[in-house]
Amino acid sequence: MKILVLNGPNLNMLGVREPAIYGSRTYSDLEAFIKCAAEELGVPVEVRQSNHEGELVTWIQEARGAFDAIVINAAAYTHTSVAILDALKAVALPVVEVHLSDPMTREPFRHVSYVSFAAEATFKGRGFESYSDALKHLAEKGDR
Ligand code: CA2
Repeated sequence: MKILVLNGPNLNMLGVREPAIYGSRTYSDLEAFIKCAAEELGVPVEVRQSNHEGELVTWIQEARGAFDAIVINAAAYTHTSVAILDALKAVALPVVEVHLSDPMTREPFRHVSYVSFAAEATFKGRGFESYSDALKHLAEKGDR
């Protein structure tokens, strides 16, 4: 099982601002954390980040045939992007949604997730551990 981990806009700013919400670790710390968690679980991962909706859509489309599942933190696009939802549905791979924070406990505009309509599970509010929870979910499923 090979997993594509996608991160959306502004996540490259981790550690630079808003440490009270997102913590003080950086985006490269997050990438290292995801790769380490994946290695422990024995699942190959590729981790990418983009600030561009269309690039994320293209990567989702290209995942067909190249990856077995997608873990996605679409960041602000979670709450706005029908294009990302449509791509996730079109690619027909297992999708797991992740968030560092819990958007449901924040501003009302974060309470809707378009991504969740394509996701089989959501892990949120656990900081970096939301990603390892998502990888564990997929690895355990793959064992069956
Ligand atoms: O909690 C999450 O993981 C989010 O997906 C993060 C998004 C936010 O729009 C979602 O509602 C919840 C924001 C990512 C931007 O992260 C920043 C990090 C540091 C400084 C500024 C933004």
